[in-house]
Formats: sequence, C-alpha cells, structure tokens
Amino acid sequence: MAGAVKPVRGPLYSVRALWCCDGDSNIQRLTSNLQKAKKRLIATFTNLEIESTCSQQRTSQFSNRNKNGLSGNSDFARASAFDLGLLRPLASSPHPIPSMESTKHVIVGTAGHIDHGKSTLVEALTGTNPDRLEEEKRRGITIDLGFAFLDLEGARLGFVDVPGHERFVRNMLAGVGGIDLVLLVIAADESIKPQTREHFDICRMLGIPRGIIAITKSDLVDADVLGLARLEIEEFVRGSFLEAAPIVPVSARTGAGLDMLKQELLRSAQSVPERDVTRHFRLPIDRSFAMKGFGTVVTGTLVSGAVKVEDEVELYPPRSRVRVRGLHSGGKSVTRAVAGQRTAVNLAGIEREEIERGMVLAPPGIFEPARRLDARVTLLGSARPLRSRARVHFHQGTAEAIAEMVLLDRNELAPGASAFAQLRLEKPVLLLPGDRFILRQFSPVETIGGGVALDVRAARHRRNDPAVAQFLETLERGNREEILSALVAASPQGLSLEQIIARTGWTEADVRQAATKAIDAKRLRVVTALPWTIASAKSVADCAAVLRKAIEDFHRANPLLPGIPKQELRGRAGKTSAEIFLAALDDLVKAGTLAISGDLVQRAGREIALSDEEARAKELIEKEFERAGLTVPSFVAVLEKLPVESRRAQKILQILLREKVLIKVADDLVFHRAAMARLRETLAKYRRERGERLPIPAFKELTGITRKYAIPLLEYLDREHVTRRVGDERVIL
Ligand SMILES: Nc1nc2c(ncn2[C@@H]2O[C@H](COP(=O)(O)OP(=O)(O)OP(=O)(O)O)[C@@H](O)[C@H]2O)c(=O)[nH]1
Ligand SMILES: [Mg+2]
Repeated sequence: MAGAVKPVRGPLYSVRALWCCDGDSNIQRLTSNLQKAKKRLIATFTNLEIESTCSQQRTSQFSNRNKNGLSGNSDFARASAFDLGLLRPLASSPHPIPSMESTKHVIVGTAGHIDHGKSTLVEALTGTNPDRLEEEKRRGITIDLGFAFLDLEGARLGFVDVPGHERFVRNMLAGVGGIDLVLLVIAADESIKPQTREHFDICRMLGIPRGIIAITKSDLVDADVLGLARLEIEEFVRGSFLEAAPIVPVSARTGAGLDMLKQELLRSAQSVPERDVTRHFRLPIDRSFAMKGFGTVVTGTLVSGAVKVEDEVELYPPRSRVRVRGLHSGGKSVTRAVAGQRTAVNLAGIEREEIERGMVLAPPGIFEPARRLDARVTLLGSARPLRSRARVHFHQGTAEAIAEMVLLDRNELAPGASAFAQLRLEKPVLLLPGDRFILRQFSPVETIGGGVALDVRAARHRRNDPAVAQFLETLERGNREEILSALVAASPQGLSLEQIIARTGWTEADVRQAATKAIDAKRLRVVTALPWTIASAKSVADCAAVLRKAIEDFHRANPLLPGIPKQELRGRAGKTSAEIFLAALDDLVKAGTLAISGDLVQRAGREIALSDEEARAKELIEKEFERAGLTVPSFVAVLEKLPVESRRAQKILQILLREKVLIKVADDLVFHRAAMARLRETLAKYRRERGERLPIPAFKELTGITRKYAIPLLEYLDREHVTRRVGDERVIL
C-alpha cells in the first residue's frame, strides 16, 4: 500500500487523541468521528480497524506502566501515545506508512513570556493540547516541551511548544534547537515582558531564520491597545530577523485571526528551504521513556539527514551502538524519517535508564563527542561584562553542560561584543562546526549570549596567538576548500578521511570535493590511498628536505656504507607520520634524488669512494680469495695482510659481497665468484660423466676441500638448487 497512502489530515489526529484519552468507552464517539473523517481516512481505515483491536491491550499497558512508575502519570502515557501515534506496537506495525517525503516537514517552535497563550494557541491551531503533564494541567503552566501537528496543504507543521516560565528556560532551549521557524507569542494585554526578550534573544543567537509574531488574547483589549502593542512589537524586532515578519493578532477564545495565522504559517513554511537529507543523520534527544511491549523510545527533532528502520545507530556521548526497531514521525509509523521531522525512535539493545536528554543519535562510529571547542561567542548587549575563564551554562541542541569560557584574545568580553573563545566542557557533548549554542550566566542563571562552534577538536592555545585567530577566521568564513586546507595545514601528521568527517561533519563526497581543487593546485597531497589520507604539500616537502639532509649526513659519517636502512631514516625524520615519510621518500626517489635498494636508502648514483689504501685493500682481498679457489683462507688471516685497519676491512668485505665478487656461504666462509663458477662446471662435468649421484667423499675428492667446508658448501649448493640432498648423498640437478 506504500505508494497509495495519502498524507493523513486532521481528523485522524482527533480520533487518535480521543482514543488515547478516553480508552474504549468512547468507541461510539470514535466511530462517529470516523464516519465524518471517512473520506480522508479511507486509505488508512484498515489500519484503524487493526488498531482498534489492540486498544484494550494498550489501555492496560498504559495503566501498568503507571503502576510501575515508569512514565510518571497517565497524562504522560496518553501524551506519549498521542505524540507518537502509538496505537499499535512500533516494531510490529502491520502497515508502516512510508515517510511522506513529498510533504514538506517544517518544525515550528513557540516562544514568549509565561501565560501569554502559547499552549492555548497551539491547541487552537492543531486541536492538541501540548501540555501533557499532570502538573502542567494543575498549575496551568507549561513545564516541559509539548508537541502537536498541523497538516496544511502540502506542509506538515510539527509544533514544539515551550514553557515561558523563567525557571524552565533550559527546557525551552532543548526544544528550540531544531526549529525552522518561531511563533513568537506576545499577549496583547501585557505586551513585551522579560521572557519575550529572553526567548527572542535566544532565537536570534541560534540563528533561527524566520518567524511569525502572534499577538494573543486580542479579545481582551480594544483596538487602541492592540495598535499600541503592535507598535511596541515593531520597535522591539526592528533590525532583527523578525523585522519583516507578519504580525497577526489572534484570539484563541474567539477564534479571531486563526485562519490568517494558518495562512501565514503556510506561507512561511513554504519559504523554508528543503533540508538536504544526504547529510549525516543527527537526532538530539529531548525525551526518552520505556513502553511495555516496545522497550526504549526516544524522541527529538531530526535536525539532519535521515534514518531508517533496522539502521544501526550510535548513542553519543556514551557511544553505545543500538538498532532502530521502529520509527514514528508526525504520529505515524514510518520506515524512514528525514530531517525536519519530529521523530520517535524505538531502540533495541538499550535500557531507557541509559538515555537522557541531551544525548544524540547519529551514525555509528563516525563522530567524537567534544570536550573542548573553539567558537565565536557573542555577549548580549544587556549582559554584564564576562571575564575570561568564567564558568557558564552551555546549551546546544538538547544538551547542556557547565563550561569554562577562555577568551583567546582578551581578558573580558564587553556587552554586545563578540570574540573567539575556547569552551572547556565539564562533560562531553556531540556537536559539529556550525552548530549554534546559547550561554547562560552561571549564577543567577540567565541568558547572556551565544555563539557558533568552529572547531570541535580544539587544541589548547596560547593567548593572543595571531595564528590561532587566523585559523579560526578561516574556519568561520572560509569555503570548504579553505577550511580543509587550514585543518590539514594545522595537522602536520596529515588527516584521514575519517578524521576530517569527525572534525567537520561533512559527508565523504564533501570532503573529496573540497580536496580535489587543492590537490590539483598541489597545495594538498594524498599521502595514502587506503585509508585515504591527505597532508599539506608543505609538510611533505619539509619532510623531504629533512630526509635529504639525513641521507647526506649519513653518507658523510659512513662513507663505506651503501645506504641507511629505511627504519633508521624514519627515526631521523622527526615526528612526522609514516604516511608523510613514505610520500616524501617516494617524491625523492621519483625526482631521482634518492635511490632505494632493498631496505637501504642512498643518494642516487652514489658510488662508494674508496681511498687509495682502501682500494688497494679491496684488490688484495679479491686476489687472495681468487687465488685460493675452493680452499679459501680464513678471513681473519686475509685481514692480517691488509694495509687497512680491521673495521674498514670489514666494510670492504661488505662491498665485495654486495658487488657479488665474493659469495658468502656461511659465517666466516667466503668464496670468490670465479671459484664458484668453476665448481658448478666441475659438477656439471661429473654428472655427465659419472651420473647424478654424488656421495660426500666424492665431493671432497672432486673439490679437494675438507669436510669442515664441504658440508656448508653443499648446503649452499642445495639452497642454490645446484644439488639436492637425498639421504647421505647429493643428487646433482
Ligand atoms: N482571553 C483569552 N485568554 C487566553 C487566550 N489565550 C490564552 N488565554 C489564557 O491565558 C492563560 C495562559 O495560557 P497558556 O496557553 O497556558 O499560556 P502559555 O504561554 O502556554 O504559558 P506557559 O506555557 O506557562 O509559558 C490561560 O488561562 C488561557 O486560557 C486568548 O486568546 N484569550
Ligand atoms: Mg504553555
């Protein structure tokens, strides 16, 4: 039925709400509502019938959970089910509805002072009361985030309703992170109040690009007061992202202005750019709970990428790998959820107790939670000056942590000013460059500023280092190619694809694309293909220069040695990575500067220059062995006759062995190559004349050597495949 399903509209929600609120006793109202909604629901009617059969079970599960204290209260159960559309088990949903990617998903967040009518307005628009907690109902205020949906032509709006109370701004911050547009709610009778300002500041600092202003409770004031409120609001938002935003007076009580507001919401939603679902998936978690029969469920606004049922995902920061057992989006079971959707994920392989708000679901193994980040921070004009190393509350996504803020180029940040700072978090948070955050004063807790993360794997810096400022400016303003070049330049060891992705949050395609130009322009080098690792051309060139010098030094100090073993050369190349070392070595070989033979590296075309004495000694050694034939002298005896001291004589012997003038058969048993050639001929002749079998005595007789030399010599011939041992004899091959 995948392709046949049309987006499900309003009536389904009211049916679901009714069901979850009141249980099976209301089946009659349910049925009549179904009748009314029949036309639209026709495609999902089968689903609903199936759902109705498990209603009894659902109801008892909710009450069981309440008894177990897992969910806190019945409203929670109702709200969870409502929010998620959990009318049947997530995992075993018989007809998961495919994600409706043709419908635009837009998240609308409310903002505004306490009691200004945010939740009432959301309910008036969507039919859903977002206040789901018992305590919220009792006290008549919103405490935590609430959710509701509104289907308009071609767009599904997910509402995140936030509390206005100053004590719950931290909950507001957890909700406002992923929103596409803000619905700033200002009551006509009270106009702008402290949390109107605070929420507005938060939206500005989070870079929320658009919004609508609703003047609520318009039924309580006359036209003059309403006009005054409008003037005040226009003044308030002047110069901000809301300067040109529609201002719509509404009354939830009379219904005035609601249609106009819906039109403006739709218009605004249409201007929200489509999210790029190819980015890495990230779901900052705002709620988690256990549901009997389903297990652990988390919810959040999917801020980036997409996730499918059966995907393996990772919970950051604990870094636990979990499986997506089921997905709900906008109150429906889906097989795939994409950025811009409110999403509930049923997770396999984890207990609810292991999860808390602020954690993030993301692809497995690719990110690293941050403890230290470099950022651009901005202080609100209304805040007090903030000195370096001040402790602040840091809020990003749904996470919060206490942080120490170190200003990198000044001792104090003036109100309204901005600067580069390093934030040292008391606990790890998963975030990526470009992510906005909010800073709140440590005590008393109030919003004082915000910022944008630039480097989530920041090093410790010296104060007032112009190189650091330049680096951060590139991260802040540069294009991807410039950013990549700056990151690589700051990593003398080079950076692998995985490291770049973890550091930037880019996709593999982004990284490769950003690298291509710089590689073509020879600013960057691919130093290994697997794992794909790049380094700056400069660090390879610097390493090559070090190697050239090391080789020269080596040859000067060891004139009789042919070259330096690779490993030793690597040791002399300083702290550079193996990849850069090998790339530099390769460059030098290709350029004809160095030559590698076996494990030895030498200056290309290098001949060992011997002194006269050494040359004479070499000649002498060669002659001595040539004359000896197979009855070779002991090397010690030869050395004694030489005009050079024994250490140099040893090196000359090495040269003769390398030149293959002498052949080493065993320790201290060396033959001249002419003697060996003659031996091979002798053996060939023997084979022709006397057959292939060669007993050891015959060999001794043939060569005139003692048994002491005969055995190692025969073993050497075996190794060379001239002879083969058969029992006590040899066979000549
Ligand atoms: N007369 C009138 N009263 C309204 C209107 N909208 C909301 N109210 C009342 O204002 C009070 C507060 O409304 P809420 O919707 O709870 O306000 P809120 O902004 O969600 O409050 P918090 O979530 O606690 O910040 C309630 O008593 C509502 O009935 C309206 O349009 N007209
Ligand atoms: Mg409210």
